[in-house]
Amino acid sequence: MAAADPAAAPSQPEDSTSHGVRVVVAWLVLSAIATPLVAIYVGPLIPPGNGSVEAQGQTFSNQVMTALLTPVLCLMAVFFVYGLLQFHAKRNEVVLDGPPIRNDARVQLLWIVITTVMVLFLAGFGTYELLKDGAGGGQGPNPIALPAGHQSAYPVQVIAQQWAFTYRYPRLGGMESNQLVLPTNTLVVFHVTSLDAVHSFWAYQLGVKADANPGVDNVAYVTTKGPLVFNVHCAELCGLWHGYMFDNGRVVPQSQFNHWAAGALALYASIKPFVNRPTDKGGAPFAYSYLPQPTGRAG
Ligand SMILES: [Cu+2]
Repeated sequence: MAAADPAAAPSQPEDSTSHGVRVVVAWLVLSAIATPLVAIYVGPLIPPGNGSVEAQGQTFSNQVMTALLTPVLCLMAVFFVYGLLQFHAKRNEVVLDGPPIRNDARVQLLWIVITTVMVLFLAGFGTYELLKDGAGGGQGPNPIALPAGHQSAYPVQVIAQQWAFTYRYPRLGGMESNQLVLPTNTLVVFHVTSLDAVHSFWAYQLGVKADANPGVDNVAYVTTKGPLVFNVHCAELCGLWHGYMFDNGRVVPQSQFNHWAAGALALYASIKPFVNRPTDKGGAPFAYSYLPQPTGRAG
């Protein structure tokens, strides 16, 4: 075999194999096997799990998205492996590149159509999932994604401060507790606020994450399911002890919730009106947001 002469025009390698058909067939077969396996076994492993109706919705979204990206990933893998096996240079062989391909209308059209459809579908799907029930995210003081029966949702206020969360129960006379306890199978509306820096209330297994800003009532809905112990973390860097700003919450049956509420009310009865909000050193009445007065940090 003659060595390539740089002066000679390179000839197109002769190859009658339908590489494109092979790649597409391998891709379709691999995708048909991998996509259902990923949707069924991998998607549900991605957090937050099924701790609440909203968390379940997020897990479903993860299933849909991992199922959609599997064929894309399969195409990359097949293309890469096939290219590596078929087109690598053999020992002592000079490989000439083929002529450049320009302006292949079919490839361009296919590329634009497929990517546009995928992106638009995901945008529509994501918007629908967000609007369906609030999806567990904080929506500010005037939520637009209102779940069915939101008027009768059980309100719980989450008050963040450096470096702890406290919980206030308006239906228990504004009783404030360092424990977050919720009844099972109940639509709960969190009113998330802060006394000082910007924090974020992240009730991980409930699929709830809402910013906590001073002077703002950030509303987030969640529908509890069965009994559950869940983690609460601050998810916004809020100062020196941010990393220690976590606790556990509990979802318990209604009777147990009533029992806990009665006990907490009795425990705190002697220190009514329950709290030492900085707006009023003697205890502020319940409100959906607080501002540190006069301008200093709460403490
Ligand atoms: Cu914080």
